[in-house]
Order: sequence, then structure tokens, then C-alpha cells
Amino acid sequence: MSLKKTILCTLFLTALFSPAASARPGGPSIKDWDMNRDGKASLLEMQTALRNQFKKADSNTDRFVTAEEILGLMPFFVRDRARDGVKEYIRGQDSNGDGKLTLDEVMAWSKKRFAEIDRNKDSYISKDEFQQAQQQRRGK
Ligand SMILES: [Ca+2]
Ligand SMILES: [Ca+2]
Ligand SMILES: [Ca+2]
Repeated sequence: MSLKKTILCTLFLTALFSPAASARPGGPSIKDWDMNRDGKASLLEMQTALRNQFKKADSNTDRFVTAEEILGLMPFFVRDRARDGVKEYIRGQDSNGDGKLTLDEVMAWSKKRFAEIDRNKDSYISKDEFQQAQQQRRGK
């Protein structure tokens, strides 16, 4: 995947999985996870946000989220371009490799991801740590 395409997909996915971010020019921010507004996010807060997003994405409520369901949330004109990115996104979390995400898979992934982002291991993701993680994702 070209860098430009990757950036595009990442932006779409980030916008999708943090609804507030799509309306903000600065892109995603820690505020999307930080429920109690103390400027940092705990694992519980991150998981609550992911759980809400999962429910929103599972449009046929069969407790699986598929690539088609995620694409269905996007404007039709970006779906073709976003398809590869969405599949990649699912692959990253799909531990049994069936091409669908369950809430358990997302929760297991979130623990791993949280540990990666929380560089100073204080059990909170700070604004800086969040931004670093975003930049890393974009730089890939
Ligand atoms: Ca579903
Ligand atoms: Ca799966
Ligand atoms: Ca931290």
C-alpha cells in the first residue's frame, strides 16, 4: 500500500472509530477516550470507547463486526479506497483469523495496544503518549 493511501485509510478509520474526531480539524485526540476529562485515558476508558464503537459498527447486531459493516458506516465514495485499510485494521485484531471481529478480540487487542501506547507504564495514556502513537501509525 502506498504511503498516501495508508494515510488516507488511517484518517478514515480514525474518524470512523472516534466520531468526535471527524469534526475536529486537528484529527483524533485523547478526548475521544478520556471519558472523565482528566486529560488522560485509563484502559477502562479506552475499552469503554471501543465497546461503544463496536456496538455502533455491528449494524446487524450478530455480535461480529465485519469489513463490510465498517465500510457501511463510511460515505459510499470512500468505500473502495478504504477497503484494504479496513481489512488490514481487522486483521490486526482478528486473533482467530475468521475475518470478523468479536468484542472479545477487540478487548484482548486493546490491552496489548494500551500497553504499547503507555510508554511510561503509569497505567494512563497521556495526551503526549496518544499523539506519539498517532504519529507512529501515520509514519508506517
Ligand atoms: Ca455484525
Ligand atoms: Ca475473529
Ligand atoms: Ca502513561
